Amino acid sequence: MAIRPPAQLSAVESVKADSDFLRGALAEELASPSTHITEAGYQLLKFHGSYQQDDRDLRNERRRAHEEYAFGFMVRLRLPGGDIHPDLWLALDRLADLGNGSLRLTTRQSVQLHGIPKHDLRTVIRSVNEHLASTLAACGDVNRNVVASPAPLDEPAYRIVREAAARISARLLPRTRAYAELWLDGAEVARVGPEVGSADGGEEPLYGPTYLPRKFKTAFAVAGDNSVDLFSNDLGFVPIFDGDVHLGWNVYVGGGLGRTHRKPETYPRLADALGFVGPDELEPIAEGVVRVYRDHGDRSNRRHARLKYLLEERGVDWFRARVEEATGIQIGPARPIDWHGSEDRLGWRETSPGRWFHGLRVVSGRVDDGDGGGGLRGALRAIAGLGVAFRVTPNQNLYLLDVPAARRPVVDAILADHGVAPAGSARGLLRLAMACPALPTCGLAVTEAERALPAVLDELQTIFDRAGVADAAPTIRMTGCPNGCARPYVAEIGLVGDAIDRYQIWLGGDGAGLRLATAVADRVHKLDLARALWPVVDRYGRERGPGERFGDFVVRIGIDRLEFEPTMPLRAGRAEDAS
Ligand code: SRM
Ligand code: SF4
Repeated sequence: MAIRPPAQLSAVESVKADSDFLRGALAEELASPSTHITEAGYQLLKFHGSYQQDDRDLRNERRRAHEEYAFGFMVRLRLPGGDIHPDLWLALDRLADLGNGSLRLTTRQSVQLHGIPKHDLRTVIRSVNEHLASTLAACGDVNRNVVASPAPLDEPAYRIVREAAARISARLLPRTRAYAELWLDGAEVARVGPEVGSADGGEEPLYGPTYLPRKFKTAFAVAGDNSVDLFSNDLGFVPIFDGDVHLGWNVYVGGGLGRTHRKPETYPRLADALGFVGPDELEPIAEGVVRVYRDHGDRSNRRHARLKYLLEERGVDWFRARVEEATGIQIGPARPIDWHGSEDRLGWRETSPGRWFHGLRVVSGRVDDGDGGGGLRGALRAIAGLGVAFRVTPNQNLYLLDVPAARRPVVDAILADHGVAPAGSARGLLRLAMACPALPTCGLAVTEAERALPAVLDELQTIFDRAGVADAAPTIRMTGCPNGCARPYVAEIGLVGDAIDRYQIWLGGDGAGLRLATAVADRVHKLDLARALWPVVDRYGRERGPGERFGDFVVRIGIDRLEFEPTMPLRAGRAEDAS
């Protein structure tokens, strides 16, 4: 029998292996007067929470003038469950002025700053740590920011997912001292929770010197409330209760959305149920899943390295057996859960007598000064100044937490003074829409998303109005490339950047993150999106059942039988089939 040579490791594997636990030459690169860093430095910096980017609006101009690109760094925080205390927000607000003057709430409950010059990176990261947060492992081939159902409800299930998200975030944190050495002059990293036990990986008992094959994402959801899009994550946990008694955890593995156009071997995938474990088995199971992925994930091809491919190819039974071997824990059958929508709670809600929270709609998560110079950023600065804490939601919105009843009018007045639209005023399609940052900051964008979203929504709203379904609020998610950062493949309408100003259309998500959408059209120009969708929306207006969501309607009618604007070069079918 022919022996297959071992697959060659990807270049990033060597960068990690040679880095001495994420040090590489970063100290020298940061000290150099250059505005940017090397490819190896770029790969390592991600683990520390930062991406080198450049202002893509300026690229052509710079190229023509034979000048270097306008480099700037994105800094992403690690904020388990999206919690931000007011002093941290005020610090981030100040630090944003070192960059492009805005803050960006992310689809994983974090915050990003953009356009930070290289010489200010240390100031930013140190300041984040001084405010008891961190950027370590916000990016890179490690467990990323852990998301948790954000609703600030005073119920045991919500309390337990928040506490567990913080615990697992700490448990799966890299242990390298490189972060403290580079950014904090050796001072200890802000971290909570116990240390990992074993010591087989040098400075990294869990990850070892080459960390994971690829990024790894963990989510905690309250049963029924899928506002975290649990099934898009590598690892998911849901606490199971009998009345008030916490029986244990349902565990899910192998979700992930990234794909590449016209490469059918890459695809979005929803997580499988791995099973049910006891209340005290959460941490060993999380570590066990990470270990099995560490040892069996594909390290030769980064496009094929996510955990989802292991699950798809080896099957959930094989994976469960490996986790049981690694942990010694017997995994039982998952308990049934009835899931519903994933909507954020906008506006004011009382959590306990006299205490309120306010859900703010933040379109595409962008917090800036707005056209008038006051805007949302100024409002949030003033509200944080009152001592109000915030929580980012996975839909890029913001909860203002634990506001005493007497303070409500003060908060309302601040929002009104800064021209922030009342939460309930987001109508129709704007209510649940999301877009990723795309241009000008994202190096992978092939076209616009966040900046194109408002005009596209206006056009689409026109056809929903004309079809008599102005009240419909399907999830619409737009991205500037197929990587899926705004989770378009579980949206009812996904618009996925395919070429400059052109988008693939995906339809048929269920609005609750439980069903993948299907690609129905390729490379539709942004000005033609409404025309393309009109026949479907018109039919939805005429034939929808009582309360029937747009995504459910298109699936009931049959994605293959939908008619689109006939003069458009559209075709039904999976994107991988289209060209
Ligand atoms: Fe993402 C890469 C932004 C959530 C899948 N993502 C990127 C980068 C860092 C581009 C890069 O590699 O150079 C983007 C930076 C843009 C910028 O200018 O800021 C970027 N991703 C984002 C954020 C900010 C989008 C947003 O609108 O909020 C989200 C940050 C989350 C966080 O706080 O940690 C973000 N990214 C996601 C999600 C959604 C999620 O996790 O719930 C996904 C799909 C789920 C998944 O991981 O499968 C996602 N991002 C990707 C991928 C595709 C990964 C893959 O398996 O193929 C890439 C590209 C890559 O990793 O090579 C990517
Ligand atoms: Fe960038 Fe693509 Fe992610 Fe949008 S989906 S932020 S364009 S990587």
